[in-house]
Order: sequence, then C-alpha cells, then structure tokens
Amino acid sequence: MTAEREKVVLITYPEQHIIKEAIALATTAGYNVVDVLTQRYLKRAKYGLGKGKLEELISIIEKQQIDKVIFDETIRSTQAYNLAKVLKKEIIDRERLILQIFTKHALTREAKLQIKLAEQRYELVRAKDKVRLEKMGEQPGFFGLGEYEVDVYINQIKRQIGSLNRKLIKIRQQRKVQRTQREEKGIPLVSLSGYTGAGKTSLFNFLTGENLPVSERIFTTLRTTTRRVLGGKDVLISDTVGFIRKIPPYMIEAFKSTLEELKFADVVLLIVDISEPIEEVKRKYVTSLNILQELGIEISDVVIVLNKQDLVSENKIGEVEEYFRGEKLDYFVVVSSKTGYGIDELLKMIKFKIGEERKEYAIEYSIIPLISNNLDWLKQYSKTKTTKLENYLLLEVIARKTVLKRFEAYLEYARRNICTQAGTSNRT
Ligand SMILES: Nc1nc2c(ncn2[C@@H]2O[C@H](COP(=O)(O)OP(=O)(O)O)[C@@H](O)[C@H]2O)c(=O)[nH]1
Ligand SMILES: [Mg+2]
Repeated sequence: MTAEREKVVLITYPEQHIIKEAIALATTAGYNVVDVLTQRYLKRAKYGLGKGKLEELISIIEKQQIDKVIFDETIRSTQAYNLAKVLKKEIIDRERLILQIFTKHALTREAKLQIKLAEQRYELVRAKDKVRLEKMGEQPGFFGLGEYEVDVYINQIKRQIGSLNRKLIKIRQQRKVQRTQREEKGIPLVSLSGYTGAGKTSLFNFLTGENLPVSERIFTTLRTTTRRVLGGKDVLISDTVGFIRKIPPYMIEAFKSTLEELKFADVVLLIVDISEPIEEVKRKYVTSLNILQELGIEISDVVIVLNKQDLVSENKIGEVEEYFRGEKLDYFVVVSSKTGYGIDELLKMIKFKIGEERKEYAIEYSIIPLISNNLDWLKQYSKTKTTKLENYLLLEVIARKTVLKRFEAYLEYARRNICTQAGTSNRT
C-alpha cells in the first residue's frame, strides 16, 4: 500500500507539536512523508524558504525521488511560482492540503459543494494576485495569460461561486428531510472526533480490527458490509475528519458540513492525545468541546477518550485525570490504541450509552393527531405500551436514548404548535 502513496517532503515549523500535526495532516490526505524540513519563519518573500534550506530541499528531492512538496503555510502566488520554477515539483500549501483532506472525508452532497466553494475561494484569491502581478508588470506573461484572459478567468470563478451558493441554499431547504431518513435507519452509530493526530484512525482500527477478541467485537464500519453484533444489534462506527489548528475562516463551513455525520451519532467519542503537554491537552479539549457544541452535539452524548496512555508517566496520568474529574464529566476513560489498555472500559461505556432506557409520557389527546406519524415511527424503534386514561394517553416506552430524545423533540414541537394556535384564536 505504501508503494502507491505519493512521496512528499514536508516543510514546516520546528515546534514538535506543529511537526506532529503537519505529518498527521499529510498522512490523512494520503501522502507518504519521507522527509521533514523545518524553518523558524516560513513567510520569506521569494521562496518562503531561506537559501540554505532551499538547497537542502533540492538535494532531498533529487536523492529521495520526491513526487510533491508540502508547504505547511499559506503560500502566495509569487512564492508558489518561484518555488515550482526551481523545484520542478508541484507545491501543495497548507490550505490546499486541508481542502484535500475535506474532499476525502466529504460524505454528503452538501459537504462536497461546501468544499468546492472553498476551493473556488482559494482560487479567487490567487487569481486576483495573478492579475495584480500582471498589472504591476512584475511577472509579465505570468502563467501565459494576457490581462483579458485573466479577467475572463476571474469572472468564471465568480460565476461558479454564485452557482454553488445557490445550490447550497436549495440543499439546506431539503436537509431536514434527509436527516430524518438517516436517523430512521435505527442502527446505533458511534462517531470518532478530535484533533488531527489524536489517534482517531488508530482507535477505529483497533475497535474494528482483528486485535479484539471475538466476544468484544461489536462494530461494523460504514465502509464495509461486515456486521458485528451486540446483543442482537449492529453498531456502526465512523472515523471523521480531524479538527485542525488555524482553519482559514472561508473553510469553516466546509469543515462543519464534513463533520455533519457527528450529529447522527448516538455516542461521540472525543479523542484527546494526553502525551502532549498538559496545557495543550486542556486547550485542545476545550476547543474540541466548543466545536462539538457549535455543531449541535449534546455533551451528554460525548465520551472523552484520553488516548496514548502508553506514552505517559503515572504522574502525568494522575494530573490529567484530576483535571477531567474537576470538569464534572460523567464519562472519560484513559486508553492506548496501541496496546489496547482501557479498551474494555471504553466498550463498557459505549454499550451503556447506547443502551436502552425506559420512560413514560403523558400525552394530551389534543396533540395526538399532530404526532400520529411520530408515534408510528417510535413504535418501529422501541417497545411501547399505551394506556388510555381520562385526561391523557399514558405512553410507556423502552428505547435507545437518541430515539427517546428525537421523540421528545417531536412532542415538544407539537405542544408548542397547539399553544400558538390557541394563542392566535384567543386574540381573534
Ligand atoms: N504510542 C501511541 N501512539 C499512538 C496511539 N494512538 C495513535 N498513535 C499514533 O499517533 C499518530 C496519529 O494517529 P492517527 O490514528 O493517525 O490520528 P488521527 O489523525 O486522529 O486519525 C500515529 O503515528 C499513531 O501511530 C497510542 O495509543 N499510543
Ligand atoms: Mg485519521
């Protein structure tokens, strides 16, 4: 498999955590990182790189038969042009790399369109740069385009952006319908989230792979047809695109829609790399939680997975646990996706979270016509018993928490509707 991957040399900053993230990003995008070059400042005018580093890069490219160069910064058109001219290799800058990762992870049509939109915005900025260069006469005949053709090119991009925006508006109107269709599948879904490099894919592989004893295998992936059974039920698991430091604002929508599947999950595992300095662990955890909340995920559906236990001292684990205990979270667990430490406990928590609950609802007869479809739906995914009482219908339900939550949302909506109707008729 490695043989098919394109070989890249990665240029980034010297800080350890930045190098780690850059490698994880490149790997996630499907590249084989064969060498890493670092420099304290990557925004030098001509090449982004200093002269010495540039020579080093040229020799790496020759010796190791590099296919492409990844530049872990945003790169300007002039720099890209200068670099490509000297290196004779395609340069992928940080923004393009992130776009490639999003493209790989986009499942829905909306996510795909959002990414196309971000790509066009990326192009537009650079096209403007090209025009500016043309006009200043800095790069006569840059990319072989005349001034007229460049304007045509820019207009083309703008038209594309307009058309993508219109398609997205339409899709948003249809979105509600699609979401319920997916939810109605009724199979519990566990989704992995967390920063790039935290260990999502490693955990995914551990949970779905051969390293678990057969009795513990509960997962089926979204990408294969193999199904593993837990007490007569399948559980789906999905890996997602990682959170990334410094996402440019114009990519946020693409990022969010790529992560939309998290909203369908019964349980969201938030993977945190505890081998990083404690301050970094806290910072990333807080940011991750904010992202999840922004996406509309309830904290009660989240299990914090403190990963890479095998790299950390007992003392540090104590410190980390103390912090998370202070956060008053119900569910966190220390694991290693490498050795399997803590995985049993994690599985127990998952099973508990997707387990069934019993609840009772007193439903006014007046709203029953409004929720009759929802009642049919509920019956499909739960065990229900109804008793007719004088003032209301008593509904006893045993179902998964997500099913119950969904039903409660319908119920609330119906009740609110009845109230507004009553309110309006009072006034008239
Ligand atoms: N020692 C150790 N390394 C791990 C563990 N989990 C992941 N890794 C390593 O961390 C890096 C990033 O992991 P990956 O699963 O690709 O992270 P992702 O970006 O969140 O999918 C890889 O080099 C993994 O081998 C772990 O529990 N222990
Ligand atoms: Mg991954």
